Formats: sequence, C-alpha cells, structure tokens
Amino acid sequence: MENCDDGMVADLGQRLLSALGGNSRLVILTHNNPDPDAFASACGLAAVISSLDPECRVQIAYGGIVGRSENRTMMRFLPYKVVPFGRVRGRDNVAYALVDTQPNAGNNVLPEDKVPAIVIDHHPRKKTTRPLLRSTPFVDIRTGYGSCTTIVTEYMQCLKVPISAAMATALVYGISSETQHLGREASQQDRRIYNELVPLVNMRRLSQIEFSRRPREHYIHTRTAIENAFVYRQVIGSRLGPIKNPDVVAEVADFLLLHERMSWAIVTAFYSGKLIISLRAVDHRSQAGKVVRQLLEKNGGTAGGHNQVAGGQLNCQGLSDREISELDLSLIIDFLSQITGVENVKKIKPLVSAELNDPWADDSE
Ligand SMILES: [Mn+2]
Repeated sequence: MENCDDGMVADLGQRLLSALGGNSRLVILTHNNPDPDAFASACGLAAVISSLDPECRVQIAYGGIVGRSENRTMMRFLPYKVVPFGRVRGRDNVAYALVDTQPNAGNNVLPEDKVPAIVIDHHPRKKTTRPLLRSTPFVDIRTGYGSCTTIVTEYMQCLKVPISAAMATALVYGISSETQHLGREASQQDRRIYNELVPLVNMRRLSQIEFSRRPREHYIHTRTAIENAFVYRQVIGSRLGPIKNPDVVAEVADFLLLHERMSWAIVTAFYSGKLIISLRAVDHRSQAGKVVRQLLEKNGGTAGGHNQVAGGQLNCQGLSDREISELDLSLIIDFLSQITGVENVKKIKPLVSAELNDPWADDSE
C-alpha cells in the first residue's frame, strides 16, 4: 500500500490535519443522493480524522435524498450519523471534505464560496472540478480504484485506526455494491482491502442490508421501468419520466443490463427540474463516462463516471413538458446512434409492451 511506506504514514496524518487549517469542525459531504460507497467513505474518513484529532467535531452530510431501500437500511447501521446538509447548523470554523465527489462536479452541495479542505475520490477530474482542486490543500484522486471506500480504508490501515464490526460492514458493503462484488471495475487494491475486511464484518447485518425489505413504490417503479423499457440492437433502456426518488434511475439501469446479450443500458428520468441519465456497460473497456459527457456537455449538462458506470444531469428549467420529453428522446436516440453506429435510428422496439411508451404522454402517475 503506497501510503504505508516509511515516512508516508506520519506524512499522511500530518497532511490531513494541516488541511483542516485549524478549524474545529469538519463537515464531510458525499455526493447528492449518496450511495453505499459514499456513505462508507464518509464514515471511514470521519474515523480517521477523529483519531488524528479527537477535539475536532466531525459531521457527515449529504444533499438530495436516500431513496434506495438497501441504502436506507445501511444508513441505520452506520457507525456515524449522517444527516441531510440542511440540518448542519453554523458555518464558522468549518472545514469541508468531499468524498466520492469533487468540487463543482455538479453532484454535491458544497457551498459555492467554499474551497474544500479535503477531496478524496475515484472519479476522473473534470474541466469544472480542476480549478478548485488546485486550491484544495489535500487531494487524493485515484481513478484506478473501483471504490472510494478502498482509498479511505487504506488510510485507516496506515494510521492504525481501529475498525469496528459496524465500520467493516459499511466498508465492505461500500466496496461490494460499487463493484458488484468485485466483478465490476474492481482493482487489485479493492480486492485486497475487501478480503482483509471480510473477517471483521457482521454478516447478518450485511445480509439485512443487501436483502432489505422494499416499500410498495419499489414495485410500482419496477413496473414503470419494464413497461417503458426498449431495446435497440445491443442496447436496452427505459424512460421513466417524472420520478420521486432519483436513486431509481441507477437501480433500473443495473436491473435492465442483466438482460442477456445486451451490452449497454441507458435510463432517463425527470427529477427536481433535471433530466437525469444513468449509463451502464457490460464491457470493462466501454468508457461510459466519456460517452455520457459527450452526450450531456454539449447540451450544458454535467456528467461523469467510469468505464462501466456513469451518469449525469441536465437542467430543464424553463422548458415545457413537451420540450423535456423531446430532449429526453433525442438524448436516447443520440446515444443509440453513438453506440451502434447507425446514423438514422428507427424502430426502437419495446421490451415487453405492445408499443413504445412515452412517459410524458400519460399523467396517470
Ligand atoms: Mn464511488
């Protein structure tokens, strides 16, 4: 582990502490609508900072909502409390850390006038994130890592921060859900850390999280996803239309990609004034992050991701339903054309319905 060599350990602790710049509080922010990797990274960093400076008051906060059942269950068992950012009071003597996201990435609620003290992430830098990263005292971005949790766990090991059963359970679920049990985008480091953590895990809890009970809406969302699903050559997708829980988009993309013979999944939905897109690819060399950036950035959206997992959003303020619907469809067609090389995409087939559903046409939601 690179940070564990000789003087590097002392240096890591020192660099983290000095990044706080003498502030007595640290607010650790995840990306909006946090996932298990974001939660686990935040908890790991909280433990690291608390052990380096027991006087520092550490809080973990997020923007957006936690919608997915597994994530809600995970949240209940985390070793630290996590709260919506709106519940964090006071801005004095506060340093900010970002985990699993970057300043100006478009997916976090770091106040605009703030330079973070610490950024730990495994997503590639973007044009929008570079300027603030340059003035951030502590930046550790490792794009070769399958999960951000792995980076933070390496810190814990180097600095000999004790890992409780609850912490190990969170860390393991962070890595396994992000990498689909190490099968997707996992690096050698992810595998090593995962294997070292497993003996510490509360397996009953882990099982409770992974197989958590779902509310009725889950099945309603699933029905919409399937009814609206379409297939074009090796691409499967679904347009969900307006939704109340943004986590559904990624969940449906993972679900659809399980379809045999398909190599890409694209799912779109409309949430909180934005069109959200989630991409998934079977092949580990697919450059999904690049594809979604090309798709959205020319329309003024923000996007990012890895080879097999990517996503983004497009602000739709001021657009009518009809215009949003057209934008939604044109993004899908753009994507299909890009992936299949077909210039004039026609005859997109519904997956199971008699005809292709337009989620914007009915308001029976
Ligand atoms: Mn992540």
